[in-house]
Amino acid sequence: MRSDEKPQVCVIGLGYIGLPTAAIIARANCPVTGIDVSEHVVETINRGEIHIEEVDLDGLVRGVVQRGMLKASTQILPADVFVIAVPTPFVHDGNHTPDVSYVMAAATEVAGVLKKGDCIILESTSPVGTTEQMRDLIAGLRPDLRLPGLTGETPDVSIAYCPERVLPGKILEELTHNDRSIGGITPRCARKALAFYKRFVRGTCVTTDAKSAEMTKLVENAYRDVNIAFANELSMIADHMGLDVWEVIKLANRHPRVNILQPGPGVGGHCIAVDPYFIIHGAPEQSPLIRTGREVNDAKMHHVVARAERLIADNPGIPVACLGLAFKANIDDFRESPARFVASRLARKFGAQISIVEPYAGELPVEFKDTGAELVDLDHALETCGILIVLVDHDVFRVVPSEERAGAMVYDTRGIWPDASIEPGSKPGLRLAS
Ligand code: SAJ
Repeated sequence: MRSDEKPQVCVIGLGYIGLPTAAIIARANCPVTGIDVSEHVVETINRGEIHIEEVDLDGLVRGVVQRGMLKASTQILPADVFVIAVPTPFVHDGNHTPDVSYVMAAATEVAGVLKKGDCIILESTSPVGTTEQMRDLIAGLRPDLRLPGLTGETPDVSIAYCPERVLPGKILEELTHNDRSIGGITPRCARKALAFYKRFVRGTCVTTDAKSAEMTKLVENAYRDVNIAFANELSMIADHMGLDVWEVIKLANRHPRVNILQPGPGVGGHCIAVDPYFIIHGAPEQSPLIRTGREVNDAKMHHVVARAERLIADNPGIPVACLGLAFKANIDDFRESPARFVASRLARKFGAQISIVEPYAGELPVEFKDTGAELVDLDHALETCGILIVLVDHDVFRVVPSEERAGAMVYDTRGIWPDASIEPGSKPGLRLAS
């Protein structure tokens, strides 16, 4: 393929990263086939619709499907560039061992259609060494092709690792504008992948080796996890000392070199609460801080459950509203959510005394079944509940004026209502700050 020709691209995995990536590449006028194991996902996309919620993604996908630039399939097809964006969960062994089997399954599929000149790019968050492991697998399956980094000869195909770093809710914007690290198995592989990303990324693309790029992704999320753990630990210390953690953080952050993050009910999602374990698994003896950060953030969830249980038990019969189930503000993603964990534990213990407000949910998740807890709208909760437990900082909660919650006791785990004063043990207007 000449460098001025548009490559035919195959994106494997059409989830939160793969689908937006496929759509953005298609928008850059490269024909894209998106591959997914789910017939439902493939049919939905081929109708020009989407199966996930993400700002502006519906219009983009509709447009590129209508123009014939994006097609979905369950069967892999030959292409010039393969982008692998499949999940990397844990093995179910209780040890947080990374499971790269989806990556290897995708690589096996690619090996079946691979030809000389092709480029394979792994985007899935992966333990260090996975890109080389993928290369070794393909080398075994395709002895007719020269794979990079195995012999001194010029390889027939290129293989690189390029992690995504997008924030849910801003995926399209960040896919285009964020800087990217592109790690080649060899410098030549990195240059080949760089030329591809330059077609649709406006941020700076920096080339490196594959292992450094793999580690960079893990480090970014471990850094955030450890920093959130610091904020969460502070919140538990402040709770113990009877201090308002939000006030302390606000004041400390006025120091020019201090920037403490925000405490919450714990850390959720499938990235920040997961990726640090990929480092811990690779270097268990060398990662006590990262491990402790994970433990602190998990402990915060249990601290919130215990604190809320005490508040409810001390006020028997008062209706309680848990505000939010999502793992963070303004999204409809409830996977690995500390808010969902806390609310379901309270529902199990206090049953019909608990109402759940989640504007992004049509129904309660399965673990609320038979608890007696109900999904209600915000106005109903404000009118009927004497205890409000803020678990997610959705904008719709943030803007509730103080008059509308004046009669209620508030346990604000996100610090969204700074006007409520801390008066432990008093009501109304009680604000437990952590
Ligand atoms: N959180 C806090 N306090 C804070 C910030 C976040 O409690 O001050 C909580 C959130 O409520 C949420 C969790 O942390 O439960 C994670 O939220 P997040 O906004 O920090 O991150 P994610 O999981 O949505 O996206 C992260 C991002 N990584 C970094 O910011 C380093 C994103 O750029 C990555 O692309 C994404 O992980 C990913 O896919 O790896």
